[in-house]
Amino acid sequence: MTPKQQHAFDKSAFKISMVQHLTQLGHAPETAQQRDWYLALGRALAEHTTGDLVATENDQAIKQAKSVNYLSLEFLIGRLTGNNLISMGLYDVIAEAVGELGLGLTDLLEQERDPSLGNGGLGRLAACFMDSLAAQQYPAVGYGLHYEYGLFRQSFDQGAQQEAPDAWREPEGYPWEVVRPDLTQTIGFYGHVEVVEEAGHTYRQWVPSLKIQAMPWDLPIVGYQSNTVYPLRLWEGRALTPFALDAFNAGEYTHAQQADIDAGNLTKVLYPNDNHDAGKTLRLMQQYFHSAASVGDILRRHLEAGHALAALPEYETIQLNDTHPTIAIPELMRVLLDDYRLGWDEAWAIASRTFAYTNHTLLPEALETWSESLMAELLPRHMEIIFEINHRFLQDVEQKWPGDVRKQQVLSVIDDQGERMVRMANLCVIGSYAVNGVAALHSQLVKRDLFPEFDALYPGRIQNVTNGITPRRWLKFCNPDLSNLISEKIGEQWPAQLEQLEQVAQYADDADFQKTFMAVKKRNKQRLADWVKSNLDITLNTDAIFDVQIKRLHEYKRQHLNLLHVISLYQRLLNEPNFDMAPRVVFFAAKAAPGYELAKSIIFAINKVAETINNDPRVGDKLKVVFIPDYRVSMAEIIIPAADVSEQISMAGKEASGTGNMKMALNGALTIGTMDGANVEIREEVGDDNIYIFGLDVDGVTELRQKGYQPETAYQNQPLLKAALDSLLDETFTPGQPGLLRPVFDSVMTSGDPYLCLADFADYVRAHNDIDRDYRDMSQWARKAILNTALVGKFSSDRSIRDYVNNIWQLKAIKR
Ligand code: GPV
Repeated sequence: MTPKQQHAFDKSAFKISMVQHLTQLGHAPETAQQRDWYLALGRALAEHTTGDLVATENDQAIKQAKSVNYLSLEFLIGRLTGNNLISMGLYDVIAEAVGELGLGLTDLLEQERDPSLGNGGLGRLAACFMDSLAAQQYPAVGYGLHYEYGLFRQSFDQGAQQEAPDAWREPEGYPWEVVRPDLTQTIGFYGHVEVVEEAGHTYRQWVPSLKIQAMPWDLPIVGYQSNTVYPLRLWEGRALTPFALDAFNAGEYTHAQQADIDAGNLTKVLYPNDNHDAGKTLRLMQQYFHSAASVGDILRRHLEAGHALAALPEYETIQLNDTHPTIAIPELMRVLLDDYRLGWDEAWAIASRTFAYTNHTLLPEALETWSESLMAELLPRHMEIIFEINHRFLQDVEQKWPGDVRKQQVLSVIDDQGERMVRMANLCVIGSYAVNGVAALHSQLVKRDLFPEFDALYPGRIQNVTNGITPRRWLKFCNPDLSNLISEKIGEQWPAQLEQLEQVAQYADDADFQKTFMAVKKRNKQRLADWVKSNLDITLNTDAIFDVQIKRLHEYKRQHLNLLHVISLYQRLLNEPNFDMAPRVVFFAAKAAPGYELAKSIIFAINKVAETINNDPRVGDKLKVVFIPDYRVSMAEIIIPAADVSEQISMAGKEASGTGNMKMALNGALTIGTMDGANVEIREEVGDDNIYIFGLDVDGVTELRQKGYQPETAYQNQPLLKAALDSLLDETFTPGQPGLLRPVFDSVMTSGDPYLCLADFADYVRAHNDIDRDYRDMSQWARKAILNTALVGKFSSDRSIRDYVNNIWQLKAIKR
């Protein structure tokens, strides 16, 4: 809402509306539970946003302007109610209204289940970007999938990860979503391609043998302090009625029967892999379903607005969030060629000026490839089109590098060494007008190591857009005390203009400000400690350093390096009479992909180590280890404001950007990190004195590998490290059951330590010692923490979006 509309907000009418919604839900105010009231609140609020959603959709100025379509298989939006209240500017007045009904707003907000429609950073980035698009009123639609089950819920059984389904809408439905059956489309699969003749021309036409309906649900993305509401449009797979089976010819009847099963399953569950390509048929079906429904909807909007087909790139741009929606490129070509009957060159001129692609990883196991035979069976016409795109592309390669077979091999969309595979990233680069990495270092490595030949062939196509985070959710909403403190000093514009935080730097040496800042931090630590006490029954000392590593569990992120440090602190506390350290609580939170065995072993090891340390009376409250189960957006909102130290310790060259690093720095935590991803740029902003950098950089990693790396050497030469590792093999952490933690030992010893944990251990310990020393000087620490908050304004996702707008999308803001 605009400030003027907020002013006119009718509180008593809203209370009546809440009670009406409560009644419709079948409850009376006298007997309703908190959850019933939360649903009534959500529905009453959604009335307002739905009105603005429809009005934004019908806004003539927006229809005549260029839009971005953000295509992503994941949107990790987190709870919407609190965030939307902030955006609508109604947080305080609704808190009053709810209070007058005898309820507490924060209690009601706790009733909402997180829509966990994403795995980690990639999905969360998409959510931050939608928030920033709406806040700055750059016309946008988000397109995703309406998974029935989001990312699994995690619990621990004697330290081992257990997974349970996340039925996030059950049983009453999600109050913020609006179903749009009128926008339903039919999506085909399998079948064959026919040649049709008309007026002396031949055309190709795909005849699918399986059809599934795509029905969209819209979630409102509410612009901060504006009445702009963009849709996050999520497609749900639904079986066609059995009558449609008549249309299938007898030969394809088995596929048709398959239909019922597949249609019902298609959008049932989010694939729980992060940075890993599992290559399952159902996943490719999800990808095509998402792409085809989205492309269809984009074309519908474009044509309904009265624009010519050929003008598509002037009105619509399609951003591909990693390669997951790549199949949208051949899908648009298919529609233009076969349905609208454009010539190849005409169609390609449109498609190749419409798509742009963001790369989020260099990890080889995450670079998607699909078997050519699977693709040809599931999407026969698309496979033909991919061959044609590749054929024409290889002619360009031949022009540029005549006779260079090696270049042809690495650049081809088809990898023909072994089973023939379609390389989705190559298709993306060829079919897009812009490609970007997500942090300066990452984009450099994309050019230097991943796509050097493409960079030579298409100079300037590969760019950088450094990631960002929305300051609304990740400061204003999750850290109200710090937000108020900042607003007292520099005014209230900063959530929309994060660069203004720089003005906070002038208070970094002010003793009073330092005290207040640290008092806020302490209250946030208390809030987290209370959560830990009531949920995990562990008592924490809020004077301790809160040392936090929260992210997906992955070897490259090196939670096991952190674990080795924790073990060595424990051993020194027990074995070195003169060893002193500031009290510490080391927090972990992470989900492991259910099929990722080593990741699960690392979680198990952390839990076992935590159990031992936390129950060892010799340790007292000098050291505690807390693994918070079921990490999710709403949990991050409690942990991040409480962090003193932010662990960003991936092996250099592996973390494309990271965004948790930005969130914690913004909330006044100091980073301990490698020269990787956006850590490099955080250091540039906050300065060397206010960050703890350690370990090998990208060149150091390369050199060590060239010399020949032997983890054994570090093990033999560093007694602290050796003792920590050996404790994984005996009974220290698994009484009566030696060897249970061997997989973690083996991963860094017998398997060659692929992510160089042992090589970086000594310097990591050194950096932690520096932290221990600095934390004891509270005034110096406060100064550093304040400067982190003050100097990370660059990492607002508003800035990221402006970079996309200016350097790639070329959009104009439409103020409503
Ligand atoms: I590819 N990322 C992710 O969360 N899941 C994926 O499947 C892939 C990438 C992440 C990167 O790992 C982070 O470094 C990055 O900050 C994030 O994407 C957003 O760009």
